[in-house]
Amino acid sequence: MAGAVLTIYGDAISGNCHKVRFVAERMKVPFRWVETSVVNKETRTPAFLALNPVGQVPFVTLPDGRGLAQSNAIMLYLAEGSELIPKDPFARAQMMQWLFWEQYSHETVIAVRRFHKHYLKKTDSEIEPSLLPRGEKILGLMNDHLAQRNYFVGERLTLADIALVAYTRFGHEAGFDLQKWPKVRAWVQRVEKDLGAESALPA
Ligand SMILES: N[C@@H](CCC(=O)N[C@@H](CS)C(=O)NCC(=O)O)C(=O)O
Repeated sequence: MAGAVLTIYGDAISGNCHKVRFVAERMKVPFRWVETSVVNKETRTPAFLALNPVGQVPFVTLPDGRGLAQSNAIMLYLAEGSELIPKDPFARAQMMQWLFWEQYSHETVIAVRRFHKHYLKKTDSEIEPSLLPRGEKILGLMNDHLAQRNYFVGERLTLADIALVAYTRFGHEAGFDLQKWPKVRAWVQRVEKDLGAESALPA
């Protein structure tokens, strides 16, 4: 049944869910947050699967009852028409380029390693070994991109930064010391400040 405001089903430890929360807050969209724990298998209950058969958070229901999954799709919907999405078609496509890269190459390495190391408490030898060099390559690529710029696209915060910061700011929990990539570290601090988020980085 439709509620009066946007409902975000999210897990407080999930960067994908933080993305949605950041954009809802930035856009001043009123929402209620329904904590839905992945670790406690709350994404696998019949009630949740009836909402999102994929069994994943984030998932939102709009006030009219329609539902939407996939963090980046939800961000795009909430930020429609705002400065978080460049108006220029090429800059917008560049933003999309980073959003697709984040889902295919970044999240699947940094977020996955973080989950295994920090939440499942696996030792390094129990974690898929390729994730470490792949993560280092990803952070190096980001550091190079940020060498002469403050944000991923243009000179302002876009959804590309929000998508990429979501798990990069927890890099240490995945076993990556961001001191090795100072441009990335400075950008994380910049984006967290823009979003009014408490820094997740270790001191
Ligand atoms: N591509 C999806 C990934 C969503 C995703 O992997 N969600 C995780 C939490 S971060 C989840 O719900 N996992 C539970 C499961 O797959 O069983 C997105 O960006 O929203």
